[in-house]
Amino acid sequence: MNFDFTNEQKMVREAIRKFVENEIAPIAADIDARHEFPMENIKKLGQYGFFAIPFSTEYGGAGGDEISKAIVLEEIGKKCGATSGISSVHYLPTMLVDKYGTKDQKEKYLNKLITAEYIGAFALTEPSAGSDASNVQTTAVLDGDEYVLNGTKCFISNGGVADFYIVLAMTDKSKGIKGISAFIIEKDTPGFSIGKIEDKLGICASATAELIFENCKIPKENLLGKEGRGFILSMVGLDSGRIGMASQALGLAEGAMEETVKYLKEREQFGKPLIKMQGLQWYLAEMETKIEAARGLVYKAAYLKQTGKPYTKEAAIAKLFASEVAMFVTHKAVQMHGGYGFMKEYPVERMMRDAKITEIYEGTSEIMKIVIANQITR
Ligand code: COS
Repeated sequence: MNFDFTNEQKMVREAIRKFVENEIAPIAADIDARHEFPMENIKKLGQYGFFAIPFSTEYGGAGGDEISKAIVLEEIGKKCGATSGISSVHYLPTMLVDKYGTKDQKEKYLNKLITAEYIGAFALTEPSAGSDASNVQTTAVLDGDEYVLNGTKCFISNGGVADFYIVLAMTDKSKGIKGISAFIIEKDTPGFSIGKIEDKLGICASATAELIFENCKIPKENLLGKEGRGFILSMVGLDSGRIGMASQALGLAEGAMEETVKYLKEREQFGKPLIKMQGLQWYLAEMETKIEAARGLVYKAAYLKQTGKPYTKEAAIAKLFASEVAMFVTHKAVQMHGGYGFMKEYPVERMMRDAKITEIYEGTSEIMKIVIANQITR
């Protein structure tokens, strides 16, 4: 058992901290207020190699490890929940191409995703297929050398800004979940359009959109993995994605904690700094204890993934716990800032709004409990 970070992980943390300090933190409040996607920063994260970390060197990856990837999302999350979420979402389709792509698909897309020349999205959710991921209604029918897709996806993170989508569609309804397949669809494909752009409570700088497929024809080579294996591919992708979302949540909690300690040291009431008040110190102790526990769970799930061990349960535990910690800590942070916590002038109200989605996307807390229970009881 070793709780130390490797030199590489320390270097990654130092590098991403600098990037966050110089590029992400200064615009976080502004892009939230303007609901502006941080395109330039996402491109830079790719160019500087942050999206390359966990991928093999063959297609431009850095051959790094999953804990380093978690560190990147955590550090970004400390200052900007939206940029962390966007980055986590981008990793998911990249990872699926790396794991399931043919040689041609990897050659065509992997480096572009790793460098963020292409931004990626993962499109599973539909109006009637949210938590029940098996109820996919979008269809894909093989017609000669092409699949023809029809249907609508909703709440797709990075939707509308992404260049590259992994889309789940039913190729054989009679087979249930074994009739779901995954497809690669590029943004300008005829028959594919962007519908409603969502207006959200938090992570306002991120893009969330409806995707519409109307007789959208794609070459049959765009099937990702085997026909009928799309559900399993999605579950594998979500297992990985959940570590990312847990890292984002951890970062949000840590960021809110830092802001709160800073504020309590500066603000004086009743003739002394708030940090001297024992009631508030007890809140801080409770927040720190939860953060420390979340940190352990996030790194453990990442470690299991890195070492090729099963991690479905641990990823769900990390997401369940870290997202609830993020909500708890950011909520307390707002409270401890008093009236100032409610004002946009301080970042904690944004952090609280951003934290909420971590309990919902890539599987709600209730679904995490189902995943954990399934792993225990099977
Ligand atoms: N890794 C690999 N395979 C998995 C898996 C995982 N993590 N989870 C399930 N599977 C496999 C099972 O082994 C089973 O395969 P076989 O039929 O070959 O045995 C198959 O998938 C079906 O599993 P299960 O019966 O558990 O599926 P359910 O329909 O009961 O779905 C949940 C289970 C609820 C866990 C699933 O629907 C889910 O994760 N839903 C949430 C989806 C989600 O996160 N939505 C958010 C939007 S996506 S951004």
